[in-house]
Amino acid sequence: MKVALITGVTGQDGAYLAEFLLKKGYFVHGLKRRSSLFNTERIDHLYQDQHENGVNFKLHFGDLTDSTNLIRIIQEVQPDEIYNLAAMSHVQVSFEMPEYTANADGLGTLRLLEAVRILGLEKKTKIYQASTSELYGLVQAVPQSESTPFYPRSPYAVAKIYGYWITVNYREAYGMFACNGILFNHESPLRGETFVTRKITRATSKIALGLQKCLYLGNLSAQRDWGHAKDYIEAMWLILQQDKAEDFVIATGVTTTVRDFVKMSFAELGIEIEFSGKDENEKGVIIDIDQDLILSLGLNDLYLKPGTTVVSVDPKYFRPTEVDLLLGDPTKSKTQLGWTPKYDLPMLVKEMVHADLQLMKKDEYLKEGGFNTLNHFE
Ligand code: NDP
Ligand code: GDR
Repeated sequence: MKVALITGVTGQDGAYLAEFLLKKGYFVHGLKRRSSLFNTERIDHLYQDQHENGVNFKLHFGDLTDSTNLIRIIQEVQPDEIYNLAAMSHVQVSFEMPEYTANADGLGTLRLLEAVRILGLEKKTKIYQASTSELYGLVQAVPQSESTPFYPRSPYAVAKIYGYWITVNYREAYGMFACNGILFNHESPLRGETFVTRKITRATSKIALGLQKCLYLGNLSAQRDWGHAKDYIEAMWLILQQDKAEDFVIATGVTTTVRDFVKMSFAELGIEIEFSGKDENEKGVIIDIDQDLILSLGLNDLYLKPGTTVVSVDPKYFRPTEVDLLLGDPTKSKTQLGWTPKYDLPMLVKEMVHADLQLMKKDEYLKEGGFNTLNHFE
């Protein structure tokens, strides 16, 4: 039985990867942070009572900022594969917490690699490092491939560039099977609520149900190459199954603006919107409503009227330095890994919007029953 250790197991990718590896017959160990509230919602369906026989999923308390903890867990677990997914992964938040981001995302990667070396596991343990298209930052060339130069534009990206190069260095210096997956944005119904896609799909559902009036966003012109997390975690695994350790770009090869993602999400609920105005004054206004679709989705059309502004720009979401355009070239992963995504953007939008609609209907039901369902994130 192969043994995997996933850092960041409670995150979007960690949850999908844990499920995927369990299905492949792995024993999966996950590193989770201690928190004052439960933080295992994404993996609760995988929970196993440790007193039962046949356990193959186990969680360990840990943190990428704690070397001794990492050394002890890796010694205990003796993993064949480590997937380093743990990170302070929010670009905008990294401007507010640059030092912590550098510590967790940059030095955290070093701590893991060094733990493997200290324990003499260089030849046994393969390591996947969650690198990112944010490394490309200020556009040097499009589409971006494994040979495109990096130009990071946030404390997050600068921390991740350290993670990228220290992984390459440990591969070259110590012959470790350590690889970077340079993954472009990937989303899902499990995506954190403050990333733009999930913020949009939650808000469109809430607006359609009359639970929210307007969606406030930052840069609507940013372009991203969005894929589905389920496809991307499969690529992570494939990268570690190769004969030779190498780095791979994982992307769809299609880019879309935030503005178009918003339009697609509203359209999924029968609401057609049009944008007008520029920069801080840009607005998204309802121009048409598909009543039949609205009713078939069990939505109350009372709240929705053509002419209503449902999207506005709030400059507080603008970043000090922005990444304007990401478009990946997945040629190497397609030819060498045989990786092809099963989802395209319309499928992703559909899945996310309908998952959030179900969640928001639950909220609406609770609200009608007198329960407080307020949550304070933006
Ligand atoms: P999430 O933010 O959903 O998950 C991050 C995980 O890291 C969570 O489990 C979080 O724990 C954990 N974590 C954060 N800080 C620490 C720490 N100091 N020590 C231990 N664990 C920590 O991210 P995703 O699942 O979306 O992304 C996974 C990885 O891939 C990240 O490294 C991200 O930077 C990178 N990446 C993501 C892309 C994407 O589009 N999703 C694209 C390219 C790269 P908790 O649940 O307690 O907060
Ligand atoms: P990103 O994802 O920064 O690409 O990093 P995010 O969804 O946060 O932003 C994408 C683009 O949308 C613009 N934007 C907004 N973003 C947020 N979060 N909230 C808003 O209100 C808003 N309005 C416009 C942003 O300016 C940006 O241009 C994600 C993370 O998962 C990283 O960890 C990962 O490495 C990269 O993707 C690849």
